[in-house]
Amino acid sequence: MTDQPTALPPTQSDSTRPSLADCRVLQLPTVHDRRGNLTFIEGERQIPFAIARAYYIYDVPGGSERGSHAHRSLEQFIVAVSGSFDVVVDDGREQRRFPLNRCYFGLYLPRMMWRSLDNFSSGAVCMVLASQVYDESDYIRDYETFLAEPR
Ligand code: T46
Repeated sequence: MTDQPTALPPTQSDSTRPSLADCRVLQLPTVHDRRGNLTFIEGERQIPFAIARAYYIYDVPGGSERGSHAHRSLEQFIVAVSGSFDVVVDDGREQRRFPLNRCYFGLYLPRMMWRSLDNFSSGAVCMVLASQVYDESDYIRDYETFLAEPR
């Protein structure tokens, strides 16, 4: 049996600054099996962008926070493949906390979202799929600069 994934969010125009409403928790397809379950992710199918990079965050000490920046053009999909953590997302107008604690749900973040990750459980593994390879010039690390970017 396969669980059906959530419908993809509409893609954003490059000229429009996204809002919190464009951030979505998406359910991934899961193939149930007596041998164990299997969940898969394909670029431009289960998530709305082609995957250029994957990375993992793990062995996070209790009380640590990651992120605290935004990206000018990068889109990401964040999955708690083990354990749990929260992603706090801020579009410059409002904030929302997304708890992630299942490996078959992930959070889609469009460009221009200030994000912080906290509340990591012991043994949590955060997998991130990204639409572009690593590029430091895409980061906005200063919150006032983030707020001042055009809408
Ligand atoms: C995000 C959250 C969830 C690389 O060399 N390649 C990479 O692909 C990444 C992501 C990082 N790095 C280097 C850059 C820094 O020297 O690894 C070091 C730590 O990166 P950073 O401080 O950006 O890590 P986080 O956990 O604060 O943020 C990362 C992503 O950068 C960010 O896009 O959304 O994870």
